[in-house]
Amino acid sequence: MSAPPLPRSALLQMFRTMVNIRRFEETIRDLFFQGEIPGFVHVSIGEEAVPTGVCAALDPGDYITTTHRGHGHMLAKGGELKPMMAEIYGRRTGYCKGKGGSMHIVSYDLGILGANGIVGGNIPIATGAALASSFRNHAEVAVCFFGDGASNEGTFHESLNLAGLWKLPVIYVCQNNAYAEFTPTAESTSVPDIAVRAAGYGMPGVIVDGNDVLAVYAAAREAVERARRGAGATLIEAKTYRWEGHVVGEQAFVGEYRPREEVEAARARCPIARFANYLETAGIATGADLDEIRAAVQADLDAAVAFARSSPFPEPLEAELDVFASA
Ligand SMILES: Cc1ncc(C[n+]2csc(CCOP(=O)(O)OP(=O)(O)O)c2C)c(N)n1
Repeated sequence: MSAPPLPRSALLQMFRTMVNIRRFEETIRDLFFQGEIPGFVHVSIGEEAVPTGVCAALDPGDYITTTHRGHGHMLAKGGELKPMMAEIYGRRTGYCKGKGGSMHIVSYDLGILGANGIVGGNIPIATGAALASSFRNHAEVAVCFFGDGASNEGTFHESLNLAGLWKLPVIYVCQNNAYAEFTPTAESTSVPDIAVRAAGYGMPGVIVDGNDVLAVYAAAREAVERARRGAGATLIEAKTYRWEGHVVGEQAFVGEYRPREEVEAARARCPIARFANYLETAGIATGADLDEIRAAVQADLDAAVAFARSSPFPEPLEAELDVFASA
């Protein structure tokens, strides 16, 4: 792992964020199978280093947009466990009053301009936020998280063209987890590395090990500095892997579409175990310190599940509220 230009407290916070994301998603996966969670749930277990490393390089006022697989990005940008969990349970105490569910969580206060179930739909939104920021001297940076599949959508190409042309303060983070639904990237994408597409739009394209949280942080940090000084956008491709299926519960309708050895090899590259090992061998934390963090996360998570379970559902008439904003 690369040397961190960060104090111990920030490194431990990164570890906590990664554990938070992992345990949050393992919990909702298990609760889904117990029939407690309505709708669809897409988890990003195994990909925790990407949101953690990127969001550690952002300021609270910066923006993010994310996808159907967005819990990790929300949590890394400061999302609280209770309203996150309540939203996924469809309860009124959730971030969107129970009307967004897992795939459509928004928190403007946290600069989270939305998760989005339309593949590629979040890319122009981040680009628009960056355009607005460019009128304010690039004060805020917008980050867009998306998958390798989304990089084949027209929205990706149109957005990168304008961001390149207008030097917008935006960072496109392609979280390449090797599959789009059930299709391997190599069978759907014209280039082996998404990052090379940046050249067509006049911006740097950076490939980073998406399982190395400090490498992700370093790449994001550089891109943020570039964006804030008005030098324009960056495309970061973080190579990682999703350990679980495309959607929780897919075993009921798809067969095995990934070689078992491939999944096992990815699990052996666990980004959290790797970071824990780094923290311990570098003398930054002891095993007991890390266990304490894991226990604190678990206690918060248990409280969040209890909160969600005991929160009310929205009333049917509330479906019509918050649809239009007043001018
Ligand atoms: C415009 C659009 N086309 C197709 C779909 C169906 N769909 C949902 S997720 C997905 C795959 C997305 O893959 P990728 O962008 O690589 O993200 P990942 O799921 O790997 O995180 C598809 C095709 C959709 N939601 N929206």
